[in-house]
Amino acid sequence: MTTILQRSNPDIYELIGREDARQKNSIRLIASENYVSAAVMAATGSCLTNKYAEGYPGKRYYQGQEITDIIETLARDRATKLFSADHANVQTYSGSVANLAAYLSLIEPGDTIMGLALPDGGHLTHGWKVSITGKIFNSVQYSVDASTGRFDYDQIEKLAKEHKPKLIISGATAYPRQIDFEAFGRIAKSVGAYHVSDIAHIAGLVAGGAHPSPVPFADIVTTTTHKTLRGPRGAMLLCKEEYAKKVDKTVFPGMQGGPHMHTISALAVALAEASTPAFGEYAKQIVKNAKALAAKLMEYGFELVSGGTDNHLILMDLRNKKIGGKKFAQVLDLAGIVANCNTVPNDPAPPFNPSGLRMGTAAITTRGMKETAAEQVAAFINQVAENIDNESAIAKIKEEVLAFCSQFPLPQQFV
Ligand code: DSN
Repeated sequence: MTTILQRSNPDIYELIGREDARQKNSIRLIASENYVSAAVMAATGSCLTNKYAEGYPGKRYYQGQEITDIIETLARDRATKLFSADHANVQTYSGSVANLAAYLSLIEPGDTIMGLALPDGGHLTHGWKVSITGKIFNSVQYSVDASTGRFDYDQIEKLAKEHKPKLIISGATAYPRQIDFEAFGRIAKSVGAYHVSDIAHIAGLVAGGAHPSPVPFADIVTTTTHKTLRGPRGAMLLCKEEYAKKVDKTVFPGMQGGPHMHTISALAVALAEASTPAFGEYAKQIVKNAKALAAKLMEYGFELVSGGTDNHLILMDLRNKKIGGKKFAQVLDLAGIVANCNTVPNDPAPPFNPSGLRMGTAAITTRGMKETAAEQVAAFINQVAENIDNESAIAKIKEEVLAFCSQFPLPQQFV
């Protein structure tokens, strides 16, 4: 296949090869990224990309669905089993679509929703003002406690009682601590609100038993499938039986056309992988690596929001280091360490150059790194901070990073 690509489209072949080398030769700390298995990759690039399958198994609009029906049913069954949910919809193209579909399955435009503010670690689609979710709903946003960097559930409850939202969203994109989904469920119930939980970042940890599940406490759970869960790019919704029909109808025909069957087949593969004891070990190692990385960074004098981590994610507050988040992310990238700048709670800096850096350990754990390697990553990060304006020192660190990366092969190979 690759030889065909090489012959027919040498420019794209060459670019994919370069991206493959970039992924191999750098330390990937983007908290939302991972490396899928060769099996997931193979299913993603299959003939299923050629098939339209509007509808759901057993009720499609086009013929030729004898295989797609089996594949989608397998994906749904594996998802419900893995997460102990009544129902799964595996068709959503992305987390943003899944979140909007969850809200529109339960409430109407104009109703009040309550989610975590973006600068405090929430997602755009949790009601942030520039997102459609902040425009078509009346959005109230809760924050983390600025002094602890953690949720103050009493404050969230107080806000809920004040604004009486119809729907409360739990979940985050930059929250380094365990989320008490039971508390969110209780708060939602106390004000008569629905509870939607977005576990995009931690789905793999939940599947692997390294984070409590929101499934018993939420009406609908949404997740992307490619972060800690280590599947293809996409998203799914899990819900209680009573919402199954509404969720399916909202996704198709409400918001989407034909599902991407190549993605759904790859998701079925990933869900089978995530059901194995080895994946449970992987999920727990992600957290061990994050804790080791966090502890070493703090030894080097880095300040971490909330003083550490319980999950895959670390949020560094760089103000004491007097380095802007954007600059740090850029210089780390020059040294072969890829992370993203991020706001920190109560950030005085503008969002395009925030005070923080977000990191995650899902991808390095997939490469086989353990605590000692995570500590070495912290040492590289510290060296970069200490040589932030020294180009030759950064180039030398990059060489060391390259040698380090060669010890940890990726699961898939571009040949
Ligand atoms: N872009 C994802 C993340 O990095 O968390 C969320 O959409």
